[in-house]
Amino acid sequence: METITKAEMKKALSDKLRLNFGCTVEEATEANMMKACAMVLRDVMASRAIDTRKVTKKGEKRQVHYMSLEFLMGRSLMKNAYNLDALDAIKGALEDFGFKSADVFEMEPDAGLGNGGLGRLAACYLDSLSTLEIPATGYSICYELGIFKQKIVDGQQVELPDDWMGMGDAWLVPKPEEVEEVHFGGTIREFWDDGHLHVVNEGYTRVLAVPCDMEIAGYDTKHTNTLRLWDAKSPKPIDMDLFRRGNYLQASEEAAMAEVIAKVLYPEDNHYEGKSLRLKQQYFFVSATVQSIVRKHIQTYGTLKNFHEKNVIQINDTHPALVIPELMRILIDDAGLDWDTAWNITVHSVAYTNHTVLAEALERWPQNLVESLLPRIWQILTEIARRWQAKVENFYHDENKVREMAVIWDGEVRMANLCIAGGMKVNGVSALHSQILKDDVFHSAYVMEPEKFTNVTNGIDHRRWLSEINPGLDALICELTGGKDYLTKPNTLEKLDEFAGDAAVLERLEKIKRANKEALAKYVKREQGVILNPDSIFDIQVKRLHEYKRQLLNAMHIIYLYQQLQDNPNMEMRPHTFLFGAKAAPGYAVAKRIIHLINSLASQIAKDPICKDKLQVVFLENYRVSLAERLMPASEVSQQISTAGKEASGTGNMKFMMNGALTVGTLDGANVEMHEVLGDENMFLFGLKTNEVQEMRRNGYNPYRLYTRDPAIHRVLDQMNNGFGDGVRYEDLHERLLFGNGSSPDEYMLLADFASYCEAERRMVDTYADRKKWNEMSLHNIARSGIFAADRSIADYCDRIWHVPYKK
Ligand code: 26W
Repeated sequence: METITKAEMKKALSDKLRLNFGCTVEEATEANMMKACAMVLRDVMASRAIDTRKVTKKGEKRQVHYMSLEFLMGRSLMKNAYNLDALDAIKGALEDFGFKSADVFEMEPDAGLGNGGLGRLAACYLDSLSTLEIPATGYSICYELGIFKQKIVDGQQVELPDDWMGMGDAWLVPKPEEVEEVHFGGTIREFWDDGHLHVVNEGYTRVLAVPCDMEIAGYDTKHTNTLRLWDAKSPKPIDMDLFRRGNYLQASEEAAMAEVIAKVLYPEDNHYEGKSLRLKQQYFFVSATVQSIVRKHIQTYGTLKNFHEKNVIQINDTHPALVIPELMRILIDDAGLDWDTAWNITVHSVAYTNHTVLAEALERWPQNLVESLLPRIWQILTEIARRWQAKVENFYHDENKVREMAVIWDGEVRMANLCIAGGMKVNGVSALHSQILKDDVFHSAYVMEPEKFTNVTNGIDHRRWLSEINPGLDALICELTGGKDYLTKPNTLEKLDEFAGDAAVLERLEKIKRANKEALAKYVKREQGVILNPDSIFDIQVKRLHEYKRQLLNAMHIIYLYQQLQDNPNMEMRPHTFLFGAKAAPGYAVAKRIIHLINSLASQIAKDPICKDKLQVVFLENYRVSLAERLMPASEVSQQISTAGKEASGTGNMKFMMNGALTVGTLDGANVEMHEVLGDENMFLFGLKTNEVQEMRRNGYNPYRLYTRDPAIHRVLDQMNNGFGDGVRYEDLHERLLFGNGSSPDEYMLLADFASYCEAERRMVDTYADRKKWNEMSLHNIARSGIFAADRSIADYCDRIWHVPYKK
């Protein structure tokens, strides 16, 4: 592949500045420069994307459509420069122009179009889809406001709007000529004509969906795919028409609805709320996407009969589930196919990935909402539900199964059951999670259609999460494994295992980590004014705040250590820094209280002289992709401590492992597969296993008994009750751990795992003292992390679900 030279880059940048910003290199601000860099790379990718589309169309290749309400892209400048092999040219050009390239990169805001794991996964997968040369398109909504910005004020989370456009939209190319129109509400009229029943929707409200495309370059290839983000616009010229005809209400309704649909990303993670605007977003997104896929298919093939042979639609959780009735609607109402033909095409086109087993996260839309907002979709759903129910009855002859598996029941549309009925495959995101789906959550469907269920363990973009963000480690890996092979063949990392006995290599590994810790300390000082001690253990838990992820268990252990120090202020102790980063859903009161507690604890410890050079707790504000990119290279301990059976996979765990951190964790999600390759000796496992959690729940979990019998637990909980010297008491959290939510004891069983957790942390700290041992374990973690590359996950999707070829 050709490299863009520095001279060419300088020319392209100064041209861009002149033509698009009307300024010279000397006059340009860092922001101008960032945008100019983006636009130069965007041009390269736009032209490559055209070539990619030509090849795909000519070869009549099956296309992958990845639909997700979230793509947590983060920054793109470094990523795109890296994949286009233009990173050195850009850095060189910027330095020649008198800019600091790091400062220019820092101008780019994160594209925070996602909440957490599910959204970041989608972003990582886009990179692999291009790199593996798969003809693919991602689809989502072009939210004006991404995930909120978090400020911590007096220890508490405050949400600010994330107005990322303006600086962040440099990558987007609007395609107004490819607009689609989406219809809401109205009434349905049926009539016979030519011996056919016709169904028409009348009196609907229209919203225009305008594509804003972001090109996605692959690594070591010219293959370039597209992420299509739909923006909502009101059909302005036409609404004047309505207005003139006296349809005032409808005219203003169209403008109002359009404006609000693409306004903001819903910040709830793993918690369903039946908001009508959210349903509007989902249908807007689904309808625009299906129309656009169908339009292009017809342009190429002139028929929809082979739609399923040439397209596969992967849906990221149930959020785009309406794709099933929407595709049916288009096949039947617009293309005139009969139900069975349409159904056969649909079932062979759509595949569903489940990302959570939490009951409160499963989407169930109220019937009246669907019926009034989407009358035609509702009709189709009732027919899908009727036929599925007949199939279940015929298989089970059991009304309990009929109720459990129903698509529509008790006035609700159950989206997961819709996806099982209308999809060709259902996959979980780790071996354990997929097993739980088969054994438990979707057991009855599994018995009826076992071949539908499969697993694809999650993966991360290792080029971003290792090579790009940790250049020191990248250089060492290239040197030891003989070049850059590992970037396209992640299992090449295994070669590192051979150096486990090489003292010089282990020392270099430690030096790299040390330098990364210093860089993080510098950043935290600058951003938050907090001084970190790079000689201390960097022990990190970063992820969304949720009770099942058990940030509170981590905090309890810290309280326990602090109490030991209070008993014995002269206690010898290796300096230990606990770092937290987490956003709480704005409406999730308990999660916000946990953030407050961590901050109360942090400030108490910071104030107390007995903790000096021993214990520090820092809550890092506004955890996001670009912050994770600074944390992972500096991490030594990775906290993955969810209640077994609750975390579908986790992907942060993989980022830590790849950067050489050691995991303190439960056997949950992908930790299980980490353990398979690492063994007990290379991680710090603790806690109940999934089956033990279930058994304890069955036998009656009794936290109060643990509280009365274990003096450490007793004392920690009492401290929570009394608070941490800032006058704030945490009786509510104390109460919750002992008595749960009032009706059932603590779902997440923190007290049951507390002793075992403390013991694992102790083992970890003891091991840390043996530097050689620790570095050796760290090396094994990096060496065996290749299975968690997104390239591997995408290859699995190709083999097990999509049946499309990919670059090997
Ligand atoms: C409807 C509200 C809502 C919003 C988001 C419900 C559920 C979600 C997501 C499915 C939550 C999520 O991000 N799940 C995470 O997905 C990751 C990628 O597969 C997994 O690694 C995490 O374990 C899982 O919690």
